[in-house]
Amino acid sequence: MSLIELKQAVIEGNSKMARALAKQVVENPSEIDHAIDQGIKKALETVGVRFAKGEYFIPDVMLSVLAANAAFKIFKPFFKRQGASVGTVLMGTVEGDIHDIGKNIAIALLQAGGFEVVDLGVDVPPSQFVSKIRKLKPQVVGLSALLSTALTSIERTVVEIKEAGLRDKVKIMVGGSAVTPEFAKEIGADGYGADATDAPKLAQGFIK
Ligand code: B12
Repeated sequence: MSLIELKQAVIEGNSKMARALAKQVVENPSEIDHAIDQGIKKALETVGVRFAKGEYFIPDVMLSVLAANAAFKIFKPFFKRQGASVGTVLMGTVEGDIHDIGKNIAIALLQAGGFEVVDLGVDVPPSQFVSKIRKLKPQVVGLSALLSTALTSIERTVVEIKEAGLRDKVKIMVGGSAVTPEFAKEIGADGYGADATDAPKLAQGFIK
């Protein structure tokens, strides 16, 4: 199976084809990471370019998202945690932003790395991060944002965690295409991830 076909199925928003091709990929599980990177991620980059150029509209993007999710659903069981949890990570897309595909990939990789992950979903207000940190006492918090306008939400979330007196209780990692290493530094995050594969690496580094 060529990953170009999976990429094409996602670009075309063909969920049935994406699912069928993903099933072929999992016959050789070592190919899954590559399929996510070259199939799903690359396809969504193309979709993003077409959207920016006005060639794709929201319904087209949604069909591609459905196809990407259909493939990812087939891959997800292969990321299940084996053995005891090495730590807890609280993840969410910050307030004002509903993009979650990258966050979900980061979560799958954290789980594969042995972490218990609590997913707060999308459009998560700072107060919800704060109350969940109090309740669940995670070692790590992961914040995701794809919209430039959501950067202020990341900043506010970090500030509210600080104001709640919880900043020294958790390590904060940030990611998503809107985030830069400079921004991460500026707001005092403990780590920045350019890619989902950075999420387990950062989390492991924090809990050493
Ligand atoms: C799919 C998509 C949508 C879908 C989202 C569906 C969903 N369930 O996620 C829908 C159609 C709903 C959507 C809506 C909108 N979108 Co949109 N969307 C995209 C698109 C095409 C793909 C995003 C994606 O999934 N990429 C693939 C994933 C795998 O990449 P990723 O999220 O960056 O994640 C990777 C890393 O960043 C990292 N990562 C992510 N999070 C984290 C967290 C941590 C802790 C770590 C370590 C790593 C990490 O790991 C991932 C894998 O490596 C992008 C274009 C693009 N090229 O990105 C536009 C894009 C993000 N959208 C955009 C816009 C403007 C919008 C809308 C405002 C459009 C509108 N006019 O309504 C709305 C916003 C709604 C809202 N309030 O959030 C702009 C954002 C511009 C900007 N910089 O602000 C983009 C860039 C398109 C463009 N070129 O203009 N969108």
